[in-house]
Amino acid sequence: AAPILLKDYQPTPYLIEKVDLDFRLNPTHTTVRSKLTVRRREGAAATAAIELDGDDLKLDGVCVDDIPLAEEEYTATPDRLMIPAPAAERFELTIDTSLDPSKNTQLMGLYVSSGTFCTQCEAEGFRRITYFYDRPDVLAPYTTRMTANKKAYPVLLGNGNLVESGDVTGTDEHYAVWHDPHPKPSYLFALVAGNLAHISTDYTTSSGSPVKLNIYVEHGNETRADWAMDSLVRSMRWDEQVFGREYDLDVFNVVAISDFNMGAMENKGLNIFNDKYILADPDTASDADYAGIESVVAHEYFHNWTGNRITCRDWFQLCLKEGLTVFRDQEFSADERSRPVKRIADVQRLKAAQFPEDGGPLAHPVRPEQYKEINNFYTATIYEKGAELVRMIKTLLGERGFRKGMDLYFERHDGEAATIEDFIKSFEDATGTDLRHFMLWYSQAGTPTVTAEATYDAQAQTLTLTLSQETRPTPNQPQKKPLVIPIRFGLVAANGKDVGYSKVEGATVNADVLLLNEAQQTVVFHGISEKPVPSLLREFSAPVNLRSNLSLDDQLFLMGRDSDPFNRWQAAQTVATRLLISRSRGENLPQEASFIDALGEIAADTCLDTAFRALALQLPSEADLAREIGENVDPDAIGRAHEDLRAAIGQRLYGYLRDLYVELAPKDSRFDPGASAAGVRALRNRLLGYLAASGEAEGHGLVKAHFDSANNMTDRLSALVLLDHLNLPGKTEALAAFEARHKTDHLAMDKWFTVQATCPAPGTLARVKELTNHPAFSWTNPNRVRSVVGAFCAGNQRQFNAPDGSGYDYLAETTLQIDGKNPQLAARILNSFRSWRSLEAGRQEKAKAALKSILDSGQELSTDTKDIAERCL
Ligand code: HT7
Ligand code: ZN
Repeated sequence: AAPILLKDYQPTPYLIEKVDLDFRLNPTHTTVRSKLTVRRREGAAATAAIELDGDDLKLDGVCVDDIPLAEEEYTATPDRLMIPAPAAERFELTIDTSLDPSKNTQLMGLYVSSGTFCTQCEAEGFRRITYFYDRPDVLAPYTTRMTANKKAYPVLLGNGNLVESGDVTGTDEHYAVWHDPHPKPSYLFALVAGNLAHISTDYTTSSGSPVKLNIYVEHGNETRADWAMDSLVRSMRWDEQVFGREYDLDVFNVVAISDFNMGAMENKGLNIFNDKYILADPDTASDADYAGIESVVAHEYFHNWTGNRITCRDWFQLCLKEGLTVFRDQEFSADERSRPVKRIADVQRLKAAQFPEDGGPLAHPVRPEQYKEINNFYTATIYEKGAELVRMIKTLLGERGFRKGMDLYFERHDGEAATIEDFIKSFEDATGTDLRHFMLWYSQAGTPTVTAEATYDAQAQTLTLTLSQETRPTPNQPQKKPLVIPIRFGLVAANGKDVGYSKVEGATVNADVLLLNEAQQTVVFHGISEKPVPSLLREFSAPVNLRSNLSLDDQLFLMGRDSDPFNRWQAAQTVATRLLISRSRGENLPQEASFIDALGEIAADTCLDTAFRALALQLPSEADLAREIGENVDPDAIGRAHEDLRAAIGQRLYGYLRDLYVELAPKDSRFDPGASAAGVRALRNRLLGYLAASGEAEGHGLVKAHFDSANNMTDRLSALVLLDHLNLPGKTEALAAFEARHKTDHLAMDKWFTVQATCPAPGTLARVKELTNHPAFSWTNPNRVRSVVGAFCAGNQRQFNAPDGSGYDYLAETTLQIDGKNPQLAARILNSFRSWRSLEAGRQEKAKAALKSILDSGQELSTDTKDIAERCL
């Protein structure tokens, strides 16, 4: 199929002024009557056809102004409804369709999850319900009427406010009518009908409007929604305080669903969530889950303004809502928790997910210019790099300028479908800044590498920074231009303080932000009386790879002394990366002992946030190292180096870390999900990891004891990973105990699956295959598939990349198996092939053959899977 192009954008010839939907819900036979008030757009030809999107639809009838159309007056296929030349300028179009939600395994459109009717319409799911202009620039108010069996589906929810409900006399059915006055695109439509329990809270907006907040879950799970509700209330308050944005309906409903392709969906007034991002209690959810729930609940809520009130003109503008909303949720979590710790976690995620995407065959700009399958563009580039671009705008304009720009954006575009140009123009007009050069970040793919060389001249008292930038070619973009790169920096003196300078030449510097906007720049700082160590890219002020001529000793200095916590962490990562890469080449660097001692100092430094200490003690992952090496990668050599360095740290610091581990033991058995208690657990579990890696029998015993005495999932899971991955005594019993304890809880069992699927030992692939026959596993539930197959392919560097190609073959077979039922899920797991070209030759050959086998299988492939397989090759 030909790709869809950004440059081909055209508005529709007709507008939809009003949408009235009537659903008669039945799991195998649901009927939908859609009444659309249609008006020809000013300037459109009177002869213009109305062409509506469909996907796998069964049409039961079409009327114009209540008069059925004769067959020759329209054409209809499952994918399209066309009325060649509607006679009137304004008319009412009634479309009847019927569906079988029970057979909807794609989880797009209307489907049934554990007996509950629910919808997923982004990006193009509404067309699986009825024919419509299923594109984000067609906005209308919606009224939704639902009728269903009252006993089976006592809860009926729609977008907006409830306007009417009651029993259908003489039947066992009841109905509800919901009205959403805010014009919205079809992708934000939703309904839910089911037998659900709920928790409620009353919220009052800052201007005094009352809002009822409800979270719907399966019966028995009510108390597990408390943290999500707490997070929702805090998000609503934060958006009022930080962005001046209030909620705008009488009710805000959230529903947790167990079969869901992504994390959650921001449907207007009716957010639908993967239950993984709602349900939490100490026994089944880890601290990472609590943090994830907080950020996803916030993210979906924040979409109410950035996505819903102002939506996207077309799907090329997806980052307009997603990048901005990720930025907003990151800021929220940073304010609620520790800002540096949150920044480190966000950068870890960016580097783990987006950098490899940007450096491989799936690279695309933050605003792509073409796509074949929009579902494949819900990527780390659109979300995470998109958020980094918003962050850079804030860095360039400062806090006040950024807020002024955001205010103007909300004021100008409320109720509209906007573009990136509209967004950028709001900042330009609000602050008088020219951001034309910055726009390149939206159109140019690839991660720039910034190289920095510092030389100090004691006599002249100058520090010269020679900076250059380069971005490698990416698909369809062989030539790259220099970008505007804000580099936050400090020049660190021996006492750890930043030195001042009298003047700077060669670059614009605003406060502590230097602008690199050419391919090469030489920047001279004058009046520097002692040789400083430059700390560059503080807070990770731009999404780039930084290479500098700082020695390992300089990096060790920054690791211990930099006033920017992010760069302290980054320096530790840089040193560890160099040590690990050297080890993977059979070489031990002399700085290893100093590095380990520096880790010990951070571990015990009570002036630092405990969560920060836990992060600083974490070595770069095997995947991080593979990315840093970049070519001819041997995952086994990396894995061995990683194991060896962990053992060396455990051995050198054993007694010290053990004492600290004991000292940090909780004083009582109460569980506190808050950030500071979670930080202590994170640090203690990190220490336990090194004690386990040391090879000391006592350390091994501590791991089993940690598992046995755990009163929360974080501790139990951390110990289980160590027992399983290091094959420690007690592993089998612990796996069995975990399974027995959690066998009826799907979300906890997902963790049990993932632990085993990510075990680096040989034999894991066979175990993965066995796990897919476990009673708790299901091929139709995306969370289950991700926890076994996804975890193995994306989270097990050594076994997925086994030199015999067995991991690649397994992914190819599995993709084909899933593709027929759920193409989105199949395409997503197939993404694990995205870095195959950076592997050593033998593995490359095997990966390429596996990818080819998908295209040559003879099976009819979805556009989703075909698109990823073709682009990977
Ligand atoms: N905006 C939502 C995206 C989403 C989605 C996209 C494709 C298929 C299924 C999906 N479920 C949710 C989620 C978000 O970013 O907030
Ligand atoms: Zn989003």
